[in-house]
Amino acid sequence: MSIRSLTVDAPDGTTALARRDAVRGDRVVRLGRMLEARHVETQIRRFHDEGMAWGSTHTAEWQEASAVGLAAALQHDDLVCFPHRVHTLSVAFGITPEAVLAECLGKASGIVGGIGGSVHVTDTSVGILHTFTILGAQVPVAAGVGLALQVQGSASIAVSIFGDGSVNMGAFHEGLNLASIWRLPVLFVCENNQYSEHTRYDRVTAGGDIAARGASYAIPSAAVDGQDVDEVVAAVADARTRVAAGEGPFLLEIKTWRRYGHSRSDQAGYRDDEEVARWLERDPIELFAQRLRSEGLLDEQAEEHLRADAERRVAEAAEHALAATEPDASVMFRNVHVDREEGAA
Ligand SMILES: Cc1ncc(C[n+]2csc(CCOP(=O)(O)OP(=O)(O)O)c2C)c(N)n1
Repeated sequence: MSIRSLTVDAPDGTTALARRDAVRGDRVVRLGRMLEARHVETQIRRFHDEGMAWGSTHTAEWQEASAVGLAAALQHDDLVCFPHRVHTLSVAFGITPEAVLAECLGKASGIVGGIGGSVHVTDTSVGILHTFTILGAQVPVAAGVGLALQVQGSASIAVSIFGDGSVNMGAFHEGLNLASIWRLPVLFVCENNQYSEHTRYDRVTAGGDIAARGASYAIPSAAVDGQDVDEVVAAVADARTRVAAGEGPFLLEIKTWRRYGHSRSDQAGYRDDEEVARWLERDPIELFAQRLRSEGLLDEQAEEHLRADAERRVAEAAEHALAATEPDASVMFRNVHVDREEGAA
């Protein structure tokens, strides 16, 4: 069975794939995309505060360098399993702000036609296979995808992105073990934003760095500063090269932080002021903008334009998403059953 493609074209005719390619090729575009993702998260927060969106939502401010770094360094035909903290990653991988916002509002123009809400994304045109909201589930699934790619002799790799909350679950260990013994082409990426809901990862995770766990399974690993997009790009590109060359799986820990609580009902009172102040200084957007300025790649005027453009695009996307129609109730049954041809086994 082939995977059904749910490609979304941007209103201006730009495909998600073109947006994905743009972020791969240009560092200034990467900054623009990080800004865009930040505004999308702010807008989603607003929708919830104003009672326009239902359910829970998990935003990822301060994790933009991780998301954009991954999108920039992976190939577009790599198959990627996403975690539940999904909006910033989606924008980074090329999904338009309008499609993300419309999905959060349950509109027909959303990424999956308004049936996924804030957490369920699929767009195989840019390699997004599926979002997993059962913690850890994407780890063994990515191993299975890696096995399929290995059997097919494909040049692509499978990528599993998950949070630090997944690494103490059985599925994590099963997935790493299988991938190692079968030398599967899988890149395991832990976006360690320090917290699983209200719990700091080092209170519940033995052995120090999550990256160190690769050694138990003879999987090479690395940890990288997740606030530095250039470092993330270099680390992901290096790991990908090794995996694609047939060296077997790799475990990459991207050390980052989430600006707000776990979900919209969480005020994050479990963090002390010193920690918050220290991380606020490490905004990946401001750090990257500073670097591009110092390298002479961004002057004041260009930066102002980039910032205003990102804000305007997201504001317009929000207007379109609000005005979009709701899907017909029949979409609830789409993709639930596979239609078999008469007489098929
Ligand atoms: C098997 C399972 N247990 C519990 C939950 C509830 N849950 C949803 S998100 C979350 C915390 C996830 O933390 P982490 O993996 O570190 O990702 P983050 O939210 O920090 O991005 C929990 C416990 C779940 N979705 N699945």
